[in-house]
Amino acid sequence: MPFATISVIGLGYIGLPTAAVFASRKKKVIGVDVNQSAVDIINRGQIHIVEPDLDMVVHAAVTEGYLRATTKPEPADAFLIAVPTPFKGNHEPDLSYIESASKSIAPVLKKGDLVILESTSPVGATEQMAAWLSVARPDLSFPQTHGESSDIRIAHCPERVLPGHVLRELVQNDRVIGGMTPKCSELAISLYKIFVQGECIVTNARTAEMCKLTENSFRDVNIAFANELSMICDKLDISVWELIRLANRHPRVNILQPGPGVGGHCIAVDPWFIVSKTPEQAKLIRTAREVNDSKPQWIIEKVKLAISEFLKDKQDRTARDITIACFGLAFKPDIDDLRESPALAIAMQIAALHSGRVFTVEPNIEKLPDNLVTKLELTNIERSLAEADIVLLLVDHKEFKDTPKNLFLEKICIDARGILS
Ligand code: SAJ
Repeated sequence: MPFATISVIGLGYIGLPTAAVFASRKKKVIGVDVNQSAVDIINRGQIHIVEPDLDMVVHAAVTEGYLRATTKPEPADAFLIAVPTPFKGNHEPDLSYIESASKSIAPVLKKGDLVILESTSPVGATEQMAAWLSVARPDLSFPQTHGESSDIRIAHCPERVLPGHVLRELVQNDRVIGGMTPKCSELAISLYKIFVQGECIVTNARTAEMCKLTENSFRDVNIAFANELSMICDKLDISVWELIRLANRHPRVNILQPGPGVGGHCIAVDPWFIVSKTPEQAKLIRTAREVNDSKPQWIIEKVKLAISEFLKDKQDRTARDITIACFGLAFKPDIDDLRESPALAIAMQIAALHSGRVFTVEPNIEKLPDNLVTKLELTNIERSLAEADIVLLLVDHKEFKDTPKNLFLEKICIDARGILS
């Protein structure tokens, strides 16, 4: 049987759901992660990340014996590498996780195995991975030197799933399959067809790498356009939300929504992989990143202005008497993920600069992570609206959209998401 055993290296937001979905199709799956505590949690049938319904799928996969996690790679017929690819201080991609993942699987590789890189990667990373593998295993042949007759097949098949909808999108989305040779692609398709209902479209590894970077850069550039419009409209005393609604009535215009900045681990990172390879050419992509990265500071300046105007109006009060409430901490609506969140960064900065009380409201979490409890005070919508003088709407969670607008409008309100328009 092809792919009797599948190994997924990296059991994070992409690797764990992928491993669980293969296991749900009754494949024997070995999940590998360097984090012992994640491995232990998974082997108890639980999960260490937040993703709707994933707990049930992992629990079933582990209790039925199809999924097992370990810290040390074991032999398998296919290896999927889904490790982080962050950037370094200078926005250069950091491939060290891919390097150590490939070096860790190299000793257990055997003739006929398929190795897939799923991590979002700069162009050339798959070839680099193949080179690391071939140095570690000179007894095996690889596509870069032996083409279609190689012992090991290699492909890049970038993940494209939306956090919060991972289990559905894993199955339904089309996949771009970038084999190092046509046979590598063919084998990769037969692996993904175990659960993918979308189309698997073949290209080469470099195009597949660039395709993923292009998708996220496209979104980043379009969000930057919306964010730039919001700053232009503010100067011109025009509601950007109304403007976008009107412009989007044009059959060929579809502007995205401004916000407090771009968060998450993908859209704010991946465009830099294009910029770092082709800095001379990637002018628009770099500028979009800069526009989106500047948006949190723009919001902070609005808050400072609101404080000074409040004090001008109420001369008997000082900054210490002003209570500010930040509505939303997550990086996007209706999730509890605080990582790389512009809303959280803004709330932290306000807490640092403001001498009065700063409330935060985040309906998707019950308590703040330990490193934030001394810095921020988490409370509810009612108390914040009762006690705050200045209100910031940073995330368009459904709970905020369901709150009567007049309760916000009674305050000095900075609406970064257009909830009140
Ligand atoms: N955002 C706006 N305005 C918008 C849309 C989004 O400000 O109109 C902000 C969000 O608030 C958030 C950030 O952008 O802070 C990113 O959110 P997102 O929903 O656009 O994307 P992610 O990061 O959750 O997931 C993206 C997806 N890529 C695309 O839609 C092209 C997903 O399909 C990818 O798999 C994922 O990146 C990834 O892992 O690369």
